[in-house]
This record gives sequence, structure tokens and C-alpha cells, in this order.
Amino acid sequence: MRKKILVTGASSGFGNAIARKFAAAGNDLIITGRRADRLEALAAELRESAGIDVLVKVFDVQNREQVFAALHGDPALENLDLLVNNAGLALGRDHFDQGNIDDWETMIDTNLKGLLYVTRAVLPGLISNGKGHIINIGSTAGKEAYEKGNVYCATKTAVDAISQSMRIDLLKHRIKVTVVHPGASETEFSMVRFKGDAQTAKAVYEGYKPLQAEDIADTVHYCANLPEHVCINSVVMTCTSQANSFYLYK
Ligand code: NDP
Ligand code: 8X3
Repeated sequence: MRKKILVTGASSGFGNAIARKFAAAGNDLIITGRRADRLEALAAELRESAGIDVLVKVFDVQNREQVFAALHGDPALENLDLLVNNAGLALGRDHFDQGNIDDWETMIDTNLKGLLYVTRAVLPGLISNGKGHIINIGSTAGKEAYEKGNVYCATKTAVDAISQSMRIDLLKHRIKVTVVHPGASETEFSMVRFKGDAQTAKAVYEGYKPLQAEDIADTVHYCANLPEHVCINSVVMTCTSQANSFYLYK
């Protein structure tokens, strides 16, 4: 069945792969992010290759006004089937006493508050559908905190907690809530985390084969395509070389 799916952070990494996966299966998309050029190029490509409808929404998830102006009450978001809350980032990898407070605020505002704003803004569209699904992207960082992970780990722990809470509160609307917690995955994540230091970013993925964005897209697609009475609540996924947040065999 052709579904209507909103993916945040589709300009790169997991979100880009998730958009491609759902497009290839013939679903209509709403894709979001801050980099309009990338989103418009992806939209044009997917309309052409998959023959689907793609709506581009450009906004910063940290900005509550922008989120609500872009999403709330838009008739294009009525009867939404699936929201994938993927937009997020880590900034810096420092001991807590050395932490950059601006980085902390950006992570909290993006990974937690942004997810809350987007979800609240589009919920009427899911509820109007009489059923629906929210898939939140957490992290192994939200399952076990690691050295120098402090605030990033805290935001992803919060994503885990809010996913549990959403699942309870949205039962009455027949909305499934799934949280997917990937381990180390090769995307632009480390370039962002290390603020363009390509050498440090590359070193994160050396000596083993990390997860690829397509692996996460496959898992999200699987979770979204189960029978109506089945909900996968939580998935923790790592590459074969990784056991959890801190055991990585190189
Ligand atoms: P990327 O950096 O490749 O992609 C991040 C996406 O999030 C981009 O599309 C970016 O779009 C969007 N984004 C970031 N900040 C904002 C913002 N303020 N407003 C709107 N969109 C924003 O990283 P990944 O694909 O790896 O990360 C996706 C998610 O997966 C994140 O939540 C991350 O924490 C999580 N994760 C990543 C892992 C990894 O090892 N890579 C492992 C586990 C979880 P734009 O810049 O255009 O706004
Ligand atoms: C990203 C994975 O290990 O860098 O969420 O925290 S890790």
C-alpha cells in the first residue's frame, strides 16, 4: 500500500538512505532538513526514478516557530502514515569538565527538543489517519554512556525514554512507536562531530566495517512494514565488530 512518510534529516546519512528505501517501495515522501539544495536534488531524483510525490520542507528543528510554521496544519500532512525522527547530531567529544556549553545546547535543542517539536507538530496528521507509526532514531550511546560522550549520550537516553512514553500515551490513537538504536555508522556524523576535521572523522571508521546508512534504512523499512497488530518497540543494532557503546574490536 502506498504510504505517506515524513523523514527528518533527509539531506544526508541515514535520512537520505531511508528516503531512498521508502521511495523505491513506491511511497510518497515529505523530506526535511536545513540544506535546501540537497533536498531539492533528492526530491527531483526520486520523483523521476520512483514516480512518487515528494514534498520538501526546509527548516531547523531547533526552531520551534519554524517547525510549526512548516508542518502544523498543512493539509499535505493529513493522513500521514509514518514519521521518522532522524535529524540529529553530536558535537565534540570532550571530558565533561572540558565540554563546550554551546555544543551541549545545540545537541539538546536538536536531538531532544527538535524531535519533540516535530512530533507534536505532525501528530494531528497521524491521529487523523486513525493509526500511524513513529520511528525515532536513538543510538547505542543512549543505551550505555561512554567516556567523553556525556551530553550526546544524555540526549539519546532521552530519546529512548520519550519513545517509551510516547508508546504508552499514543496507544489510544493506534500509533506504533519504535526506537532504533544504531552503533557506529559511516555517514557525515563524525565530520559534523569533529567540526570538519576529516582525519579524526575518518579514523573513527578505520580497522573494521561499520554499519552503513542502508543497513539502518533496511531496519526502519522492516519495522514499518509489519502487520497492523505488530509493533517492534526497540531495536539495538551494531556492526559485527561492535558489542555495545564501548566494546569495538579492531
Ligand atoms: P548525518 O550528519 O549524515 O545526517 C544528519 C542529518 O540531520 C542531516 O540530514 C542534517 O540535515 C539533519 N540535521 C542536523 N541538525 C539539524 C537541524 N538543526 N535541523 C534540521 N535538520 C538537522 O548523520 P547520520 O545520518 O549519521 O545521523 C542521523 C541520526 O542518527 C542522528 O540523530 C544521529 O544522532 C543518529 N545516529 C548516528 C550514528 C552514526 O554513527 N552515524 C549512530 C547512531 C545514531 P541538514 O544539515 O541539512 O540540516
Ligand atoms: C552515534 C554512535 O558511538 O558515536 O550515535 O555514539 S557513537
